[in-house]
Amino acid sequence: MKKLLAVLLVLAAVLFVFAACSKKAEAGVEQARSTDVTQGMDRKIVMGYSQIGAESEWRTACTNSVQAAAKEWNIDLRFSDAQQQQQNQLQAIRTFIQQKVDIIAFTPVVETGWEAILKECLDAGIPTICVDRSIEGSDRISTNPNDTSDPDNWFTAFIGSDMEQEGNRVAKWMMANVPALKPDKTVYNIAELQGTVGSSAMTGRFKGFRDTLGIPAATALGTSSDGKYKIILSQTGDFTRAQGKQVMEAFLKSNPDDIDVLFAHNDDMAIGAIQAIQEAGKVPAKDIIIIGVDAVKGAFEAMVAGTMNASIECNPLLGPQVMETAVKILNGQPVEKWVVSNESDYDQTNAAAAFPSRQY
Ligand code: GYE
Repeated sequence: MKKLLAVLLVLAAVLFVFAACSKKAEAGVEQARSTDVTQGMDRKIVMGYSQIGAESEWRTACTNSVQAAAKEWNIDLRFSDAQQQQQNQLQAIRTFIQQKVDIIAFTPVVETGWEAILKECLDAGIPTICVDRSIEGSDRISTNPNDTSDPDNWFTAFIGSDMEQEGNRVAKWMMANVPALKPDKTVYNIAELQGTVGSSAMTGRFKGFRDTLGIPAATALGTSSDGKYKIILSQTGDFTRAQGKQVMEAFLKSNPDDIDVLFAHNDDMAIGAIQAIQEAGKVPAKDIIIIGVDAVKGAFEAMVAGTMNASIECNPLLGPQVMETAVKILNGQPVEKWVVSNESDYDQTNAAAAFPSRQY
């Protein structure tokens, strides 16, 4: 009986210390989240957010991450969906300015056409955070903060991926794996499904892919410097499954037997293309090697099922970094001009092991 009592007492003491620690940790988080900025303010921080749409699994994951993080950080989020139209984004941002929100975050659907609106934000004293995609002329590094012609000075911070590097990674995966997957060939024909024309995700992936292959970045079709890889088809599928399928059908009609590799600028288009390939009586991931970008759930399912070969990860879970950066900016704390996302590459060798712990 005495022994039992002693054991119970020790157990109670351990539980008490554990509870106290986690309370302390919670308080620490709370403190970090409220960091002064709302002190003296009798309301929450108000963030206007212009999202571009819901074109892909990636976008949905990104939106969910932003909305959940705003709740976590106790930020009043005014969320606007532009349905892929830049006009709608400009309208939303103008409304946010009129509403005198504290901060504006936005994903530019295309790279151009942002100077006037961002300067309106600057004039209104509202800081802006560029999320996921970037704007033309920006290298996300501001060398002279007084230079108003430098696009990097039109926004306060950029949070997102290095799209050019993603294009490099696709080409590297292809060169390292395709020869073994297609041993009967020595020259490989590539079909490319581009993302939304003029978006930084499309221009970056397009250029990065060509750079690694030694193909002039400005040309759609061309042969790699070693003569082994030929881009024979390249068209946009606007980052959607439906258009990925449609364009792949057209590719297969015009070139029924010569496509060895498909590079899709995102997984949704790759998944649409897989359907087209199957409907054309070909075996995806064998007759045509399929590489996508994003590493969303649908791509993992396809890799595990053996119908897709690889996906280069692009991280959509940007919400927490957006909120943290917003609070810092409003507190007058220094922030990185470019917060780069951490990413990995997945293929049929590691997809099954990684799949259970994936969050999107
Ligand atoms: O890869 C694609 C999406 O901008 C990184 O947009 C994003 C891209 C993503 O629709 O799936």
